[in-house]
Amino acid sequence: VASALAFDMYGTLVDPARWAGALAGQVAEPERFAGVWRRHQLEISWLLSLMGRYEDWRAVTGYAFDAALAETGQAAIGGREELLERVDDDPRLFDDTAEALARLQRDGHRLAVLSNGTPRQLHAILERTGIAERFAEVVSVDEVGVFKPSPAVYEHSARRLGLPPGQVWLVSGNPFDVAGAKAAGLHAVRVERGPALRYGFVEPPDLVVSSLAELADTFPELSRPG
Ligand code: LAC
Repeated sequence: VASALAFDMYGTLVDPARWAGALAGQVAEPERFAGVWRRHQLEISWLLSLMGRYEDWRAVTGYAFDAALAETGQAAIGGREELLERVDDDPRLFDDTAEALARLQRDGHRLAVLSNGTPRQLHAILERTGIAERFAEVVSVDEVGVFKPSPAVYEHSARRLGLPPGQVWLVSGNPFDVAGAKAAGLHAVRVERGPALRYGFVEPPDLVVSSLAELADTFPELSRPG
C-alpha cells in the first residue's frame, strides 16, 4: 500500500503529563505546572513561527519552563538544566502505544514520526522506550526550521516519505496538529487523548479513535486500495 502513517510524538506516543513525576518536589502543584508548561511550549512555538524565527524544541521547552514559573508565581529554581535533562531522559509511552505500533507494523504499514522535537530528542525517546525499530523514518521540524502547524512541516514530511501529501496519514492527539495536517492536504487521524476540540475552519479528521489500539483495528480496512 503506497501510504504511510506519520505519528506525532508528544501527546500521541509519549505523555507530557508524566512530566509531573520529574517536577515533584521541585515546583509547587507539579500536575498543574506540567499543564501550564506544555501550553506555553506550544504558544512559544507558535510565537516564534509567526515572527519568522526559529529556535529548537529544547530551547522552546526551556523558555516555556520559565514562563510557567512566572505564570504560577514561582521564583526561578536551582537545577533548571538538570530538571530539563531529567524530563527528556524519562519519556513515558501511553499504555496503548507499544502494542498498537507492533500490530500496525506487522500488518505491513510504513510508520514514521513527525514531531516538533529535535532529531536528538526523538531518537533518544525511541531508543529509551524501545520502539525505534517500528519506524522507517523520523522526521523533525528542525529540518524545516518552523514549527507545526506550518504547512511547510507537513509538506516536508510527504517529501521525506516520497509520497504525495494525500497519501500520508498524520496520527495525533493534538487537535491543532490534526488541523494543520488537514489544511496541508494530508489525511489525519485524531486520537482522543484530551478534550474533543472542533475547529470549524478546517476539514475534520478522516478518522477519530479513542486509542491507538482502535487505530490498529481500523486502519488496515480504511487504507485498503480501491
Ligand atoms: C510534537 C508536538 C506537537 O510532538 O507535541 O510535534
